[in-house]
Amino acid sequence: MDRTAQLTARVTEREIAYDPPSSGPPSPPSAASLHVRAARVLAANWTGGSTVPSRSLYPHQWSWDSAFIAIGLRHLSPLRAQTELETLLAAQWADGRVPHIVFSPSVPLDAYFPSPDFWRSSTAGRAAGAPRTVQTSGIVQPPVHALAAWLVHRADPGLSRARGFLARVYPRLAAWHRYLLHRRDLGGGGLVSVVHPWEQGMDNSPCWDAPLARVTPAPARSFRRADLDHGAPEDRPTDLDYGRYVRLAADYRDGGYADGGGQFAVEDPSFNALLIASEHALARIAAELGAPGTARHARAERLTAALVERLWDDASGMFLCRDLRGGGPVPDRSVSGLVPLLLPRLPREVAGALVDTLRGPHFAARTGLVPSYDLRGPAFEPNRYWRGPAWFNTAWLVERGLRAHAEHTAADALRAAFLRTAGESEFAEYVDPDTGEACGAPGFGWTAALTLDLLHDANGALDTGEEGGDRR
Ligand code: 9WN
Repeated sequence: MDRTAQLTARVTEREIAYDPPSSGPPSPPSAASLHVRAARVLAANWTGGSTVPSRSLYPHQWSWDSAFIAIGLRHLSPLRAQTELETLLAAQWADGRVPHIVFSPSVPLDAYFPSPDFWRSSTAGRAAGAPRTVQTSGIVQPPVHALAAWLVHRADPGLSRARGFLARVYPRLAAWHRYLLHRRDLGGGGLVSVVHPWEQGMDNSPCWDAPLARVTPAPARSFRRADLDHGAPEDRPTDLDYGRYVRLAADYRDGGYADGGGQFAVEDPSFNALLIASEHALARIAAELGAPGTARHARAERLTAALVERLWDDASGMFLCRDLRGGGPVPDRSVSGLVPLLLPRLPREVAGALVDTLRGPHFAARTGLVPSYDLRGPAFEPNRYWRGPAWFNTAWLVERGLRAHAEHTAADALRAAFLRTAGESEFAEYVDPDTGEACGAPGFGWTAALTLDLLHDANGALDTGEEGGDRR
C-alpha cells in the first residue's frame, strides 16, 4: 500500500456518524447507536494501514479477519477497506500464499505467540518466496479475500477505478488461488487441504481431535503461551493441544514451508466453500477488468461438485471434514459443515437439508445464533474455543447463505439475533450459544465489521453465483 493511501485512509468523525441505508426493511430501533459503537471499535483497532482483531489478544494483522473487516469497513470508508486488503496482500509470498499473520514491527515479541522469531519467515521461508521486508507466519487462512475485494469495489466503484484497486489486487488474488489449487490439492480430488488447524480458522474444533491425536506435542517448556495473559484458560485450547499446534508449525517451518509432507492434512467444507465463493468473485473481478471470467466460474462449479462428492454426508444432513492422513470422514458436526450454504448453486436437496439441520436439535441454540459445534456432540463445551460457542463471522456466512437460498424468514431471525447479541456483548469475539454470555476478547474486529454489514446490507445475498447480476 502506498504512503499516500495510508495517510488518506485516516479515521474521520464522518465515517463514524450513522447514515441509514436508503432501502431495505426497517432497522432495529438501536441501529444508529449500534452503528456508532461498531464504528468506534473499528477506529480503535485501526493501525493506519490495517485493523487488528483485538488490541489485547491479537495485536497484528490476521488474514481472514482482514477480509471480514474490509467487508464491514466498506460501509464506513471504502478507502480504508481497500487499504486493509492491500496491506495484507503486500505481504504475499512469491509462491502465492497469503500468510495468516502479518506481524507489526512495533508490537513487542512477547505480546503474541507464536511470534516472528518462531516462524522466521524471511529465512525459513526464503525458498517459498517469503517477503524480506515484513515478517509473517508461514501458514494460511481461509480465502475470503477475493470475495471481500469484490464487495469493497462494489461499495464505491468510482473510487475503486480511480485508484486502480481491482487491477492491483487481481494478480495477487489470482496467484493466491493458484497456490491453493495447485499446491494444496493433497487428496488429488480437486479440493484444497489445510495443513494446520489454525489454517482453517476454527482452531480448536473437535473435528481436529482425531487428526491431531497422531501428532507428538512439542514439550510445554519449549514455548510460552501469550494467549493466557489475556484469555481465561477454561475458554482457550488446552496446553496439550497447543503443544500439537506448535509441533505441526515447527515441522512445517523446518521443512522450508514446502507442501505435501506434513502429518496433518484435512479437507474442510468451510475453507473450500469460501474458495468457491471467492473464485466466483474473482471471475466477476476479471470481467470488470475486461477479461472473460467464464473459465473461473466453470472451475468454481467443478469445485462445488467435488465438495458435494467428497464431503457431503447424507446421514447427518451436512458436510463433514475428511482426514487425509488415514481417518477418512470425520464424524463430528461443526458449523464448518453448514457454511457451504453460502453457495447459491448448491444442489437444491443439499441446500434444503442444510436448512433443516440448522433448525434441528444439533444447531438450534437459544440465542438464535449458530453454535460452532454440535449442541449434542460428545465434545460440546459452551465457552471453550470453537468447541461450542457461537462466532459472528460464521453467523454472518450462514445468514448470507440463507438469503442466497431465499430463506428470508430464517435469515431475518439470524440477523436479528446477531445484531442483538453483538451489541449486548460489546462486540465480543464469541458468545455462549445459549446464554449469549460474552467470551474471549471484547471489541473484536470482525464482530464490529459484520455488524455494520448486516445493518447496511440487510437483504444482500452474496454476489457469488455465475448469474445474479446486481444483488449487492
Ligand atoms: C491463531 C485472530 C484469530 C482468528 C482465528 C481464531 C484465533 C489464533 C489464536 O484468532 O486464532 O490464528 O491465537 O487462537 O481462531 O479464527 O483468525 O482473530
